Amino acid sequence: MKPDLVTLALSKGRIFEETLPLLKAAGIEVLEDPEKSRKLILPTNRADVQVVLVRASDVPTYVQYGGADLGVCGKDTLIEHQAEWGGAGGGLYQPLDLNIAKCRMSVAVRADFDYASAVRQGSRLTVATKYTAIAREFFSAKGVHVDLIKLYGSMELAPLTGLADAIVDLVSTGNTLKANHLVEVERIMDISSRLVVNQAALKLKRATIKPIIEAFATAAQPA
Ligand code: PRT
Ligand code: MG
Repeated sequence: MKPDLVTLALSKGRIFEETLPLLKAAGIEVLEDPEKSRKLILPTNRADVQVVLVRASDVPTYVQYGGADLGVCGKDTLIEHQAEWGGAGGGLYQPLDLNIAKCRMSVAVRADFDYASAVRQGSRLTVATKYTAIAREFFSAKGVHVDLIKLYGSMELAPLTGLADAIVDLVSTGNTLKANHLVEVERIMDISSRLVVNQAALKLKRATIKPIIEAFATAAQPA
C-alpha cells in the first residue's frame, strides 16, 4: 500500500460515467477516457489520486483486499459479494449511498407464463440469475421453492429457451424485458451505487480519503 497514493476502483460504463460529476465535486478530474484508452490505471489531475478500471463485480474484492482504497459499485454487487463472504465482507466500510446508476432488482417471466398461479399452487420454479444470493433470500422469504441456475449474462434468454421459468435481473427502463417479450412480476428491491472504502486505508490515508468522502456526500443527489 503506497501511503501517499489513493486508488479508486471503478467499472467502465455507467458507473464510471455517473461517478465523474462526484469526482469533479471533489476536485478530481480523470485525465483519460476509458472508452478510448486501453489503460487500466488512469491518472487524474492530482498526483495523489488514481483510478483503476475493474469488472463491476470485482470492485468489492479490490477494496476489501486493499488493491484499491475506495470503490463505487451497485448494491446488487455488494450484497452478492457479502453473501460470498458470510455477511462480513471483510473490512469494507460503506459510508455512502451515491444515488447513481439507479435501477431495480426484479423477477420477470415470459408474457405467457402464469407466475401468480404457479406461486399460488406452490409449484417449484426454475429461476436463472446472476444474483443467486438475492434470489435465494427473496424466494425463501416468500416460501416459494426454487431451483436456481447461475448465469453470468443475458438472463433474458433463459425463459425464451426453456432454461428457466423466471429470471431475477436488474431493470431500469424495462426496454430489454419488452424487447424479449418478458414481463416484470415482482420488484425485489431498489438498487443504487455505493461508495465503499477499505477500513485500514481510511485510517492510514485519512487526510486524503476523508475530504473525498465528504465531497461525494455533499454532491450526491438525495434519494
Ligand atoms: O458487465 P459486467 O459483467 O462487467 O458487469 P455488470 O453488468 O454488473 O456491469 P454494468 O456496468 O453493466 O453495471 C454496473 C452496475 O450498474 C450494476 O451492478 C447495477 O448496480 C447498475 N445498473 C443500473 C445496471 C442497470 N442500471 C441496468 N439496466 N446494471 C445493469 N443493467 C442491465 C440489466 O442487467 C439488463 O440487462 O441493463 C438491462 C436492463 O436495462 P433496461 O433499461 O432495458 O431495463
Ligand atoms: Mg453489464
